Order: sequence, then structure tokens, then C-alpha cells
Amino acid sequence: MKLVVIGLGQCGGRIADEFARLNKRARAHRGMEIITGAFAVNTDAADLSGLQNIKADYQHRILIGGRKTSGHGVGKINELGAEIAREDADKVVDAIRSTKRFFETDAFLLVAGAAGGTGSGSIPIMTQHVKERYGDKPVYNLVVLPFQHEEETEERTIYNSAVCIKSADSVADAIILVDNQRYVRKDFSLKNNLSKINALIVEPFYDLLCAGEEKKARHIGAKVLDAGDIIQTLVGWTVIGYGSSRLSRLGVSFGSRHFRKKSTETHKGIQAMDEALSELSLKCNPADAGRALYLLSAPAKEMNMDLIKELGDYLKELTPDAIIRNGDYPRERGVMDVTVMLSELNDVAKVRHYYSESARFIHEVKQKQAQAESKLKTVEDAGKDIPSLL
Ligand SMILES: Nc1nc2c(ncn2[C@@H]2O[C@H](COP(=O)(O)OP(=O)(O)OP(=O)(O)O)[C@@H](O)[C@H]2O)c(=O)[nH]1
Ligand SMILES: [Mg+2]
Repeated sequence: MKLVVIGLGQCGGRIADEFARLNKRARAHRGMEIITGAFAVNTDAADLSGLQNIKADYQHRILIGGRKTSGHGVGKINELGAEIAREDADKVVDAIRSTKRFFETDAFLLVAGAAGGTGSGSIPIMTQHVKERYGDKPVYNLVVLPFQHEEETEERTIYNSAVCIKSADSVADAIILVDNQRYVRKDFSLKNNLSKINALIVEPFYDLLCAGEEKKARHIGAKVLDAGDIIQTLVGWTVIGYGSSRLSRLGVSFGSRHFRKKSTETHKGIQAMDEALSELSLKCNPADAGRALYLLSAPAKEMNMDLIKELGDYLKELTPDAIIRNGDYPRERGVMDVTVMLSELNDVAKVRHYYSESARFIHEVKQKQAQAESKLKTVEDAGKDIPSLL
């Protein structure tokens, strides 16, 4: 599958840059392209200069809102991010049109952090414009949810997130939710290592995007998971996960029909799928998924249809209502990898939490405003007989 990736704001831009890196890796190691164009859009010129893999020209690193922000961002006011996106959307749409191999693109992926200003405000607006202009291709969003400490210390964090995801949900074909806090849980030192987190966020996309682009027979599975399968799976709220089991050399000494080898393979496969499910990009209940997919990637000799079926049965138990698509991807690396996507989730606790907390926030803001106005009125009343110099 080939994507055009557009990163909005600092978080979005850096993750788009990471996708550009993924494409370089696919080109160097697998001789294929998985990203037809990578763009970063920001109101902050310094953030754009810090990127490493996205082409450095103004058509790939796109500065918007120059007059309004003088190149310094919108300071977490996502309404302003949205307004600027509305004014400058054509700049972005025109740049996409210049993508060299645009005709090969299967879908768009727009990326942003929900809690900021530029990315949070502009992602729904840009999604709308891209959809209007390129109606025949699906447009997906990847939205990064804030760390817990941000939710606790900055009032606007939750409100921005709620407004961003609600708006994105009304325009995007699917929203892949990624919770920053999940990566800290895994390894606390990551809290201050955003680039490491970004690498972990994009990693599950590598095999997923590559599998359908293989041209060499020895890397083409019995059941190829291609762009069509992914597009059929991606609808509404979505999460993604990735797990890996190291293969011991032991397996090689048995013939492929040996019962011990088969049970080892199954065990390793289930172990990788368990990891993928416990490391999903956002905590959710798999039973709420309406669609799911899994991709098994391992050396050809370690894979067989039984293993794929057993993984399918296992996932079906956890997602009884989901239509499940799958694929196998023969790659030699001494590991067995499983990528899982759960989509069309009909309930996401975190989304509900943002919505209900924001409703309270809006109420509190209104109350505070009313209080402030009445205090101001008291001061004005007290000074009404004082002469003014103006
Ligand atoms: N995973 C990840 N999250 C990031 C990164 N940079 C920022 N964030 C998160 O994104 C949110 C802030 O959004 P930013 O992208 O910094 O904001 P912006 O879109 O540039 O908007 P303004 O700076 O307000 O104009 C916070 O929740 C951050 O934790 C990053 O590189 N990776
Ligand atoms: Mg910024």
C-alpha cells in the first residue's frame, strides 16, 4: 500500500518525517516505495527546519499562517489553527498535486497531535479539503493523544483533544488513535524521548504497507494482504499493534511436519499476537471492533496455513463481531512478527472520557466568565462617579 503522508503541527510533522524514514528503509532493504509523498505543514518555521527526512523545499515543508503567527505557532489555540488551515488549505492541496508518482497513491494519511494548536485545529480542515479535491481516495487520520501529565497540568489539553477528535471523526474515513502515555508505560525513560516514541508509532506500518508491494515471488505470501484489504478494514475509530517473537534455531532441526515444531510455531505466533494486542496504540476492548486484520510475517519455512488459521481463531475469540482479514508475509529475519489492526470500534473509553470531561470544562469556563464579568461590573459601579482623562 502506498500513502501520501501529511504531518500537521510539530507532532504531526515529526511523525510524517518518521514515515519518510520508513520509506527510505523500504527502498534500501526491500527495493520498494511505500510513501509516494511526505509533507510537513506548520505555523512554526523552526519546527519545519528540525525535520530530517522530508524534502527541505517549501513544497514539502509548508509554512502556513505566516502573517498571523510570524512563524511562531498558534500557542495551543486550536481554533486559530483551524482558521489558518482554512485560509491556506490550497497551498497544501497544490503541493500534493506536485507529487511525482501521485497516481500510484492508494490513500492519504494526515497526522497531528490532538492537544496542540496547529495540528489539532488544522487536521479536520485539511482532511475536508483533501477529500473534496481527491474524492476517489480514502483519507485517514492518525491522531496522537496527550501524555497523562499534560492532561493534569494544562486545562486546554483535554478540551483541544475532544474538539479535534470529534471534528476529525466527522470527516476522516478512519481515525487511528495513538496514546502517547502507552509508550511511557512500556518504558518510562521514553517520557522525554519523543523521537523514540515516534519510531515506535510508525513501526507497525512497515510490514503492513510493504506486504502488498512485494514483487519477488519468494516474498509473496499464500494470502497477500494488500491495499484493498487494508482499505476494507479501516473504518471509524481504529487502533494498531505490533508484536514479535524471536525464533530459536531449534525449529530448523525438525522437519516442517514434526509435531514439536508445529506446536512451537503456534506458540510463537500466539505469543507475538498477544504482544500486539497488549501493545495496541490505545487501550480498548477488542470485542468492540467491527473489523480487524492481522498480518503474520516470518521466514517462509516457519509459516503454514495451520498457523495462520490458529491465529485467526484466536483473534476471532477476542473480536467475535469483527470481519477479519489476514495475510502472511514471508520475510527472513529469525523472528515472527504479528501486526494487528482493530477498526470500526463502537466504543472507545478514552474518547468518551475526553467528551465528558470537556463538557464539564465548557461549563466551568462559562461559570468563571460570568463570575469575572460580575466582579468587573462591581468595580465599574464603584468608580462610576470618578472623572476620566479620556
Ligand atoms: N508522539 C509525539 N507526540 C508529540 C510530539 N511533539 C508533540 N507531541 C504531543 O503533541 C501535543 C502538542 O502538539 P504539538 O504538535 O506540539 O502542537 P502544534 O500542532 O505544533 O501546535 P502549536 O505549537 O500550538 O502551534 C502534546 O500532547 C505533545 O505531547 C512528537 O514528536 N511525538
Ligand atoms: Mg508547534
